[in-house]
Amino acid sequence: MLEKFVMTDITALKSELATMIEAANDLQSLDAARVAALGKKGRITDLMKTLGGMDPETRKTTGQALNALKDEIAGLIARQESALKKQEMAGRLAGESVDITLSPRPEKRGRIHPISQTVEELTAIFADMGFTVAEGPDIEDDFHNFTALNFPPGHPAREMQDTFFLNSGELLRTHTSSVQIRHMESHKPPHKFICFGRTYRSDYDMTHTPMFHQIEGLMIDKDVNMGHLKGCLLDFVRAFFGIDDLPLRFRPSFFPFVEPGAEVDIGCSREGGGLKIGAGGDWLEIGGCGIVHPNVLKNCGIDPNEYQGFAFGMGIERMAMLKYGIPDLRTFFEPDVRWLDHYGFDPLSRPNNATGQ
Ligand code: FA5
Repeated sequence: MLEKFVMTDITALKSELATMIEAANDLQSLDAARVAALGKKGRITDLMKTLGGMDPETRKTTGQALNALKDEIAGLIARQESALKKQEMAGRLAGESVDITLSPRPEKRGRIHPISQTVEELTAIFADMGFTVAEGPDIEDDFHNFTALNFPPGHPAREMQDTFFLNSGELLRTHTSSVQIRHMESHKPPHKFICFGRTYRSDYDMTHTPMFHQIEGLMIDKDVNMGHLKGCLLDFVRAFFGIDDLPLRFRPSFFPFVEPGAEVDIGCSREGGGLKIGAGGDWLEIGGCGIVHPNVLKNCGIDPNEYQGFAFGMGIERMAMLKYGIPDLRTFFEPDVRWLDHYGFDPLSRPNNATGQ
């Protein structure tokens, strides 16, 4: 009789406890259910205590049944616990997710660095003239930075650019002219591209930094001449500075990889101590250019009797300083958020002078 009573009791208790565990909808109430079932004063523990008063046979069967109940209830608790933890994690993830489609908060908006902005502007102008964009590595070898560009070994022109040499025998490119060589080696003429990139020289003052950016241009075809070069740069500076009558002049100069070579000056005025870009009787240098030297073409496997063309190179920081009135080149690379707030650009606005309507 007693045995029958206890077994009925166990079955009822099992369903009662199972309902309580399933009803626990957070970890706290699940713990309360665990204590109520398996704790020191829990329902199963209470029943275990009655085993001592039973005859050996009943004790054996009831003991086994109670142990099985204990295991089953512990299993149910563990399952519910893992379900609740998963649910809690899903809730947290949903609560912490970021909606990247939301519009930016104007008071928190970042600014585009003047170098990035200027590169965008230069790309837009030269793309309109039909130039594509090429790339090359910052770490170069002597051949691409010097030898192929007609700097003979030991030639003093190598000292014109204060080169950073690496222990590996390589160097940090001193100009983007190395990209001319890389591109001509791997593509067939005609060529018409620009290239942007970081360049490195051991230099540091108000108008020089050890790392700066250059834009390089190269156009090679069967009948490209100095007139095309001047027309191209004249159109470019007028579009870039937004001044329709901006004067441009070539001043004879020497670069081993061009012949003839020239420095490029634009008109300005320095009246009253300030610098104003435009027709004003004075001149300001912005870069170098010339007709590609026949030796450079030969070094890249191009027949100089069949092809000729022009190259130019300019400093991007210098262009940005002139256009946006930034007085010290070194400030471009100081991580000063106030500087960027002042000289930076709205990320949602189009680059100036992008002529693509
Ligand atoms: C050159 O680097 C030539 N490769 C340019 C060239 C290309 C000539 C193709 C002919 C044909 P240069 O050393 O003058 O030339 O440098 C070009 C421009 O880079 C300079 O006019 C200046 O604007 C900028 N520049 C040079 N050194 C620095 C520096 N340390 N910091 C910032 N800008 C610099």
